Amino acid sequence: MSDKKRIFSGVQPSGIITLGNYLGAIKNWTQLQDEYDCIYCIVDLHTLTVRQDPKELRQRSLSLAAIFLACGLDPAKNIIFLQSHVSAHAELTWILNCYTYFGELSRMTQFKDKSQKHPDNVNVGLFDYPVLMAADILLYQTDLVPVGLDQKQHLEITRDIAIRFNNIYGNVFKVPEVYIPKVGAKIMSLQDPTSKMSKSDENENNYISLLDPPDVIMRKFRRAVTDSETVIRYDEENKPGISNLMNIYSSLTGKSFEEIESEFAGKNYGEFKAAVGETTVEALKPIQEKYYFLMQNKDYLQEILKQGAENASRIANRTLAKVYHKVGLLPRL
Ligand code: AQP
Repeated sequence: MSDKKRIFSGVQPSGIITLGNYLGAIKNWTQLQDEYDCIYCIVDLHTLTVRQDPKELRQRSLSLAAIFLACGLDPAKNIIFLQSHVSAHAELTWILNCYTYFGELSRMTQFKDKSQKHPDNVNVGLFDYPVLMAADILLYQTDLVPVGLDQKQHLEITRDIAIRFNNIYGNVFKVPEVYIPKVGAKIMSLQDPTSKMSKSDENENNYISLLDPPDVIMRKFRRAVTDSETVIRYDEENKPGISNLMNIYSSLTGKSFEEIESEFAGKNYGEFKAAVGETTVEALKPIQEKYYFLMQNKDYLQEILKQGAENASRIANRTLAKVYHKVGLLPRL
């Protein structure tokens, strides 16, 4: 690899990715691929923290690889791989568990949210999710992690773990910085704009899936919850629905909130929703076409994942060997 700075990020194959995942993370990844050494991971081990159908999970993992490419990630420029194909992720997690405190993991909002959503399955993996994420990032001596706002807290704990480990053993891990986009960092649910858009949401009207056909996209936006006013104005607190739609429109068009407000001055919510819908349909059209083309060639996708795992393993195993040595594990002859 070159002396460019390194990026690592991942997405869970826990559903078909949403417009939130795209605008918060993947769209930015495509803009960073020339400037940085990029490693993008399909974090399948993370999805096991919530019950999955095994057959569907396998299918979704391959499908996510196709979505990465369809969104514009070039496999010649980026390492694209499945987390479970590189065993160092699970191995480093165990070591880092021993340097992470129960108290700090208990404060993670994602753990609290998901424990509430799945009260019958508050498993240890769900609690340990941020440590696996720390291992993902630290294995690659990552400089920068482009994620949506919801992952900021997990990035902070990753930095804390790295600093704590380095304080004991010297400079083992690079301490990563977080990269959060200015717009699109947190896309909210269409029916409940006070909670984030999530791909595993039970109500499909809450999210736009990257593979939704045009009529479904238009319908979901038409039904999006707004407010009783009629003016299109950015005000997250009092107008969360309209502000969310403005955020989506701004991310897709590059227009500022002021420009959007004057573009839709005197227009009604129906007209604005139709414009957001049409813009989304147009943005997703080339992605969907490429996705369906790629899914006809699964061998090609498997080959990319194989290559990706080999390249990722080489980097990850170097870090893991260093960690094993530092903590005092006797190497195998
Ligand atoms: N609503 C969102 N707005 C902006 N960015 C978002 N991300 C997720 N939701 C939004 C960003 O997408 C990347 C991949 O997320 P993930 O799959 O690792 O897990 P997540 O954050 O838990 O995403 P979901 O869609 O909510 O998944 P489920 O439903 O399985 O929990 C991350 O960079 C994330 O910040």
